[in-house]
Amino acid sequence: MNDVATKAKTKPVTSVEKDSVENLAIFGGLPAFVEKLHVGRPNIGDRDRLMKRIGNVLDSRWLTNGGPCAQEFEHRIADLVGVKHCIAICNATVALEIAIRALGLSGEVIVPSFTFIATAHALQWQEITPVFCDVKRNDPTLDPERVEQMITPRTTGIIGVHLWGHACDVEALGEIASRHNLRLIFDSAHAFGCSHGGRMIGGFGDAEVFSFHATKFVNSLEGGAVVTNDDELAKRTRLMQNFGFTHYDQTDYIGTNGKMNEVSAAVGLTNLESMESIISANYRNYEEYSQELSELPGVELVSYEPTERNNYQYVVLKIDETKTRVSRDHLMAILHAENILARRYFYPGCHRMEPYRSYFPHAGLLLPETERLAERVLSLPTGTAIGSAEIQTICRIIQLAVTNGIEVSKRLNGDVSISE
Ligand code: T4K
Repeated sequence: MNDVATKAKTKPVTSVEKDSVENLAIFGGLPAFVEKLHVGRPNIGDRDRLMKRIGNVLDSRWLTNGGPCAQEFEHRIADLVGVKHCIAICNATVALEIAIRALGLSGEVIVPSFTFIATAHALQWQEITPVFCDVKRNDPTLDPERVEQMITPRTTGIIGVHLWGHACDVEALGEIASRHNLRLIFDSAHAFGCSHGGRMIGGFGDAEVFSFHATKFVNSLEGGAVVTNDDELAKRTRLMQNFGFTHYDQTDYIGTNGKMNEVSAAVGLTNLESMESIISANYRNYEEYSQELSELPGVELVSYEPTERNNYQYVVLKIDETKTRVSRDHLMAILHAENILARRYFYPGCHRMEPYRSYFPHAGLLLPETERLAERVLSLPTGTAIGSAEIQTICRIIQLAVTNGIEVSKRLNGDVSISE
């Protein structure tokens, strides 16, 4: 097996010991890493098996339009998740757009603002108004109580996001949706391979949407899927991702081109075979970060529910500046200078990005938890591209910055430039 998931590569590390503030690259020291360490570095499965699959695709001259690899990918996902139907789509954004359309949503749909912009864009793209709802205090998912307060006569649906793989309160949202006759979709872009109440995510609500983008722990280069137990919805979704064609020269609905091509499906299938070893690598990384940072005041690692299945694909810190005395943004700038490209997923919240900022200039008033969270979070590199050596160095730098928080902040003086 030529499976990278089992052999994390160690990046070249400069010989400089990060034992004093003076050694931090932001103050002129050498960067800790020669190469940039990315959040979302793709995991790559067994190359020999992948090349064989791609060879077969080329030999068969069947490259897309529901070919055998896409069909096999769909079956594998439906089996893994325990749903009746999986429709592979070219990416999760288009999958969301199609699910929204196939479910007949219109008017207003309630979504969290604390998500990747694609969740909101998938609605606005179809001239449906995303109504931004707050998340819970210590949980990055929709607050059902707030959801209920935001329902109007124009509301047709709710989209919950299982952010960083943490399941929404699917029971409460399901109950609200059925009481108000609303459709319920979950954006499960981060939650493939995760469970809620012992049941795999994918089978909740009317439909769920996965992402298999390069940065997801199982990738198909670009890719997504709609999963559902609803036969009629599955049929409409499948037709809509192929222009609405029901027969040669005949369409029954409006459709688009959302098809997954065969090379993407071949990559997806191959990476699925490494899924468990990728999760193990993610788990090892998460545990190591957790141990190294556990004693650091003001630095909290967002934890995973140990009784559920988790993919551990996001390692997220919450920074409490009143304790660290160094802000999240200063910490990010310090890490970037060391070539550790930590990310503020999902700062600043959709409501503070265009076009939504202009459409709803006062949305923030109803989103205190979203704004609080967006100011604190920092995602760190993980996945099979890094291992213990990198994590030790990353944690040493965070420890150095936080234990010298006041001095570091004074020196940075609020004027930070972030390089990518
Ligand atoms: N819903 C939610 C909740 C989502 O998070 C997403 C996507 C979607 C829906 C839509 O799914 P897709 O339509 O993409 O299937 C990245 C990903 O592009 C995006 O898929 C993901 N969420 C989001 C959380 O992260 P950016 O804008 O941060 O991407 P970018 O180019 O800055 O890349 C992220 C990091 O990964 C960088 O540090 C570079 C590194 N990278 C990236 C690629 C593509 C690599 O090392 N190699 C690569 O090939 O959005």
